[in-house]
Amino acid sequence: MPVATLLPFTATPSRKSSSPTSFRLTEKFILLLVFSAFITLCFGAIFFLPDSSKLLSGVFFHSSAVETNTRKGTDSDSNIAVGTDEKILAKIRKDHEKALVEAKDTLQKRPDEIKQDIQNEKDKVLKEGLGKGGKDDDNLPVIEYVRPPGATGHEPSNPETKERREKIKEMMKFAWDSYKRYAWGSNELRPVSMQGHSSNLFGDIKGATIVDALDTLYVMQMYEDFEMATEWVEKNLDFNVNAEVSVFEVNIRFVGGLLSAYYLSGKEVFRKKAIQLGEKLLPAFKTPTGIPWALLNLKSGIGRNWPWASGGSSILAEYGTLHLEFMHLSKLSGNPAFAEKVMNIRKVLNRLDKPQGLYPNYLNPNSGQWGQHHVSVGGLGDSFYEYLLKAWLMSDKTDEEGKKLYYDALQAIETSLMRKSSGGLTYIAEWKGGLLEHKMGHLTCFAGGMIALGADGAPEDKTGHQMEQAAEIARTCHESYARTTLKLGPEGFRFDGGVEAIATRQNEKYFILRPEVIETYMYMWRFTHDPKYREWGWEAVQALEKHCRVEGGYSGVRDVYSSSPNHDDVQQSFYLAETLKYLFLLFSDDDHLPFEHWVFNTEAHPLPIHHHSKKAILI
Ligand code: DMJ
Repeated sequence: MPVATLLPFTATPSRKSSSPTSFRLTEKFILLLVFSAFITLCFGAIFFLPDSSKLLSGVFFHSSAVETNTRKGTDSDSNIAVGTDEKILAKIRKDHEKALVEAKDTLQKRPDEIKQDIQNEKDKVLKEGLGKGGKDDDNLPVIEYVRPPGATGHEPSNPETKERREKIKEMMKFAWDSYKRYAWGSNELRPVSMQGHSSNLFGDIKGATIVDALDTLYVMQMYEDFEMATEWVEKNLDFNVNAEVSVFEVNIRFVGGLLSAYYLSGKEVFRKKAIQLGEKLLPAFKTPTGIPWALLNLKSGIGRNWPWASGGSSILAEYGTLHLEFMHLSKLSGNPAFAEKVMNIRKVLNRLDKPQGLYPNYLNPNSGQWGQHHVSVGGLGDSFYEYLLKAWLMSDKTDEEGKKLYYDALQAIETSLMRKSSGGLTYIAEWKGGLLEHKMGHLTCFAGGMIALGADGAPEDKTGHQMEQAAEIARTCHESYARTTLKLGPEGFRFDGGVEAIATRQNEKYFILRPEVIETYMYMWRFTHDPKYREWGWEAVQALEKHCRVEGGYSGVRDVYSSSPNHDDVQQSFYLAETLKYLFLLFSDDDHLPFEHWVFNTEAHPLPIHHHSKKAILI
């Protein structure tokens, strides 16, 4: 077929009588142009279509590999080379045909379909990024960080509230500056002797106060200090230690603190460190039941339980207070192992009979059987209940199992442990082998806040009833403060032997800057806006200032009934993480770390709620 017949303008009226030999100069020029364009296109196709390099090497030149074969090899070798060339050409042909078909298909699609295809392709790449590919330098999935609402707040409009809130910030500044000055890098501060203090709960891990305080610094907008703490974490926080740590304490303070710092600030260093530490804790779950050990050597991965724990048992409040952090670790690392470990704890518990619906504090990780039947909503049991409720809330109320376990447990607590004193004070007693011990710990006072937080979701119209219970517990705990000389609460108080809300044993009279009572005031304030909770909180501030503030920071006291307090010389890291943060929030507006978006771990580290309906933090 002559080339001219392929050209569209051969059929134009002006060229009716023309022959190829009688073209005019302009027509010749156009023909030449078209012809050269066609040649260029052919060459372009060879050079630029996919796999054209292979075509070039196969057709025009021999690739060095083929040349080597033909030069040095035998006949059969050269046959192989020829065979390889043909294979390559066949593959090129196939690829080109496929590309043409795909291009044709695409051209037939509507623009919105093409857009959708592009989006699907992007999603696929992103998913692969979260799976095997798309990892950063530390082999973590790439995550788009979205700051949850309410990470920072604003000043309250009421002048008195504003002033009190400022005062609490000043207290934080003093506690932090003292730690910086006398104990920087140590776990905690000794404010009387003005030096560092290291509790064996953290093994050789350093900087508990820094990690525990990070989010409080952020929440109080002490950004320079936050940056300084961040730099310390970057350069010095090291988990490669040959030492035994408390899995629970390290989880709630370090993992929790790092996670909150990440969610508040978006700084990758915190996500990386939290995951690194979480991985170090995983060997604790290597027990026949998967119920973790209390203590773990971070280097050897060998675990054991507290020697004093009934029959080598693990402790309810310890193995039951990993859930929130571990769910977040799985989300941030893409590693399901963390979530699997804590979900397995629930499975083990679900299989066991509960005496009167109660959970004993001791469980043997080898046999999977309860140890001694001691039940408490204070020490050894407390945050297990807290985490059932908060697991449900943190899952955007999708964790129905957590919800049921919490409300069932609370019902059992109400029936078997909650009592009213003759003077009308509601308290939560302890249960030992079927007998009630009419004592309540400072630690148990967190339950007022927990019950208030869960009241809204309570089944069978019990919301009002639970709010009343919460308010009564808050009142009892306030009484435990009010009935002391220093107006600070004792570690434990009793409702027997003619006393109510008073410590009777010397070893229960101390106050170590614990947060639980103030925590409950904060929740009660948020839910009721009853001004008495702010007043009670302010009473605690004044007592802290008067009796716990010393030259080098804040110290616990040994006897809250003594008019000349003896200081214990420890500024606990939870004083900065919890006590001061809850006080600050008590005098802040409700939109600062709002409950619709955040839950607090048991060390007051805020973790975001994973809202399923809205844009997730992790995409
Ligand atoms: C904190 O470490 C946590 O609140 C824990 O759940 C209980 N004890 C201390 C504070 O008292």
